[in-house]
Amino acid sequence: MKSSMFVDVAKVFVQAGKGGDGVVSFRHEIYIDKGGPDGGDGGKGGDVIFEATENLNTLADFRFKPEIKAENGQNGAKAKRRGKAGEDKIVKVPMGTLVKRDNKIIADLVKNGERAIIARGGDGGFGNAHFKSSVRQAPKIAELGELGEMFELELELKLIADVGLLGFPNAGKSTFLSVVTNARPEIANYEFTTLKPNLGVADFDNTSLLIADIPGLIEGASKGKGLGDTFLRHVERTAVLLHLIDVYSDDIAKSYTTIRNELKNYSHNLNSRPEVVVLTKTEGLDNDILNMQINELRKVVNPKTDIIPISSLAHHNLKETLRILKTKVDEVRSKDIEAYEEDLSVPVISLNEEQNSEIWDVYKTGCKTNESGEEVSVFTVRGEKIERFARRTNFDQFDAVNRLRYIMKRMGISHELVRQGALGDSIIRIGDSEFTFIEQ
Ligand SMILES: Nc1nc2c(ncn2[C@@H]2O[C@H](COP(=O)(O)OP(=O)(O)OP(=O)(O)O)[C@@H](O)[C@H]2O)c(=O)[nH]1
Ligand SMILES: [Mg+2]
Repeated sequence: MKSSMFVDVAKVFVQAGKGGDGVVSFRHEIYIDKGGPDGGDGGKGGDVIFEATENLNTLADFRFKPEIKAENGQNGAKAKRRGKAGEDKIVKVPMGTLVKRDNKIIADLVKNGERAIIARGGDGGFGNAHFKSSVRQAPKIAELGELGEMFELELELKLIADVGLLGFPNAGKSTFLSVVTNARPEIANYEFTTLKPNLGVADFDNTSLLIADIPGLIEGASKGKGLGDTFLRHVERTAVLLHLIDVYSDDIAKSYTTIRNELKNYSHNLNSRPEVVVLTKTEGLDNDILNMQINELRKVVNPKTDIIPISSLAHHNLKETLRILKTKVDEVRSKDIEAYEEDLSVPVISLNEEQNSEIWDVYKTGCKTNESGEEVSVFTVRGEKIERFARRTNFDQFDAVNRLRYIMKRMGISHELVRQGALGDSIIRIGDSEFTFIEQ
């Protein structure tokens, strides 16, 4: 991966497949005068499904394909043949991708292989074979397929890297990144060389770590000094922190505690993140001085935290550091997954899908001049189930519209319309469709 910058949000437009239309058709048999209805149903439209994969680390790909579409279902055919269902569209996203619609999280893909249906394909419409009854031997109605869901999404990748590098300016963070990963950040012997975060992948022992290098932090960073808070945001969901301290620091304990304080002030989350401490630039340093520095540091560092002297220049202790980091990253990730599974077991009380979709609402929305030049009232009907029926109604077919009126009656909507003063020629509006309350 060649990456010099975080790509952690992307906007995409998803469109699930439309359901195929049902058809009107009658059997043709030589000895039967008028064959029965045999129009088949439309096939279901394909879903748009997201799948988390460990093979992606960024959302960069979505910049080049911001529109994602699943296949439409095919129309029904005679002899009750159902149209072929549209194929689902499976889209790979990095593990840790949050999927948001209108600022609401609709999916959080954590584990490798985990899937979520993001946009549902429309159902196929019924063919006329479904509408036969004792009083209606030759139904001339068939439903249209439903549209697939379509909307804009925002993807957010918070779990950006496995390891976040922290430390004062000039501590040697970018140098470390450039030696252990494929990244080529700018390096120089002055402070604030790095101005924006860098990412790199360290390959070793048949495994890898994604490492994020951020600009140096200073006292007050958590409050925004030197843009510190934006940089801290970048390491907020890294699994493990690698704290780099220049072994030549005058007050090595203070170098450490200053950065720790900024973490604490920034968020509890970041403060409790597992960490590894390395002393940088130690090649050629007298052992006594090195040990003295380590002892000073020990006074303020948690006894369980590793303190490792390294040299990026002399390639000293780099692999050892990566191995320790990897062990810690794996621990954190497996805990993340356990916590996530616990989350899922929390019971949620809500209306079931059936109850929810039955809810409807009627209100008078104004007046309008109809085709005969008369002033008539307009009523709007809203509700998931009735809107779904309306979308599936072919308004060119009298029988189909009458069926919709019948469904309104059964759901109690017609009664409410009369109560609110609807007359036979009142216009009823459901979704994008309009029709008269009673057939004119
Ligand atoms: N002798 C020696 N010098 C090093 C080592 N690692 C880094 N340096 C030097 O330290 C200086 C700063 O290195 P950088 O990697 O740019 O430091 P940084 O922490 O990224 O600095 P900012 O981006 O300003 O926060 C450079 O001159 C490096 O050559 C090392 O292992 N040994
Ligand atoms: Mg740097």
